[in-house]
Amino acid sequence: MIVFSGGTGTPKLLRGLKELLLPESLSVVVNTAEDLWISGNYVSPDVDTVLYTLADLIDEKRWWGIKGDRTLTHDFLLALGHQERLTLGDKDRAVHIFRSELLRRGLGLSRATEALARSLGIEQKVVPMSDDPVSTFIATGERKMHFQDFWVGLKGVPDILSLTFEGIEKAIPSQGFLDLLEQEDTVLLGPSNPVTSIGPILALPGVRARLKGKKVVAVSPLVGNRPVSGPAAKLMHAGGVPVSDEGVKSLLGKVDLFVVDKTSSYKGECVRLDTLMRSKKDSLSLARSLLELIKCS
Ligand code: GDP
Ligand code: FO1
Repeated sequence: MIVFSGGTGTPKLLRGLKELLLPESLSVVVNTAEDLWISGNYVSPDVDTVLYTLADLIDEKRWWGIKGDRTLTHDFLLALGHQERLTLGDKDRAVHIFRSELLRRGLGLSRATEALARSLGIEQKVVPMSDDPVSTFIATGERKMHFQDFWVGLKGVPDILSLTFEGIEKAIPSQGFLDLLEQEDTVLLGPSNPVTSIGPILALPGVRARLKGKKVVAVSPLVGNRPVSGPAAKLMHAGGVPVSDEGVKSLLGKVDLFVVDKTSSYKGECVRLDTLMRSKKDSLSLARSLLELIKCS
């Protein structure tokens, strides 16, 4: 099975799936449209969250960074007068340095991610959606800025006029992604932001066409008809899409099995489950129900 992932909702589900599936039966394709260079190193927030989740290193309070990490380097840089756009943990930064050294030696993001996964003892395939640069930019009334400057720098407060995935027209899916699409019959669109996380993966040339022959299962990121966290509601609203499971479905497109939360007011064909994952137990329980459904459908 291939799972399409962002950096919070789907990793929560992966925490359960990884306990129930053999590593060779679980491959993750990850959004890279929120990546950016910080202090000379390449930060790939969603890829890192997936890697840390599969390696049991993720900080489960924030769903980014490594649990127990410290910020000595970030803090001292600040004391020296050097500001960083994101607060980077020391171990997290070590991961960025490892990756960036490989990129500087000419390896692509896929090969660098493969090397990182191996070093972290991860057996599942973790594949960046593309080796080409794609960057999410948000235009507010004031200016156009990188997604991270909007979400972290401005705390997601300004109204959004438009959103663009810069580089998406020239980007192609990574070879690892294309190989998985050749090999696997089932694709799970995880409960991630349908605009900024699943959106860029589906927007890569040829991806939607290649999903036509597959069983596509999607888990909605809405609980109680609202996102559990993050800017999905604001982004959907800005894109003229209703903040509802109808809206999620319209963004995702072809879905053969649509899983919504039991609290959803969705009117179409769907399966209702308890999709809120507050603990590992919740993740396991949702993962188990999904695997059962996929087997039977
Ligand atoms: P990002 O890369 O950090 O934006 O993370 P994702 O796109 O992977 O995840 C953000 C989305 O996950 C939000 O729209 C949330 O509503 C959704 N989400 C977070 N936790 C849960 C949960 O426990 N259950 C469900 N169904 N969705 C969740
Ligand atoms: N999110 C924040 O709100 N504040 C931060 O300082 C921050 C730092 C950070 C560092 C590494 C990383 O991989 C993610 C980080 N995030 C931080 C999360 C990130 O901004 C977004 O939530 C994701 O990119 C959304 O996919």
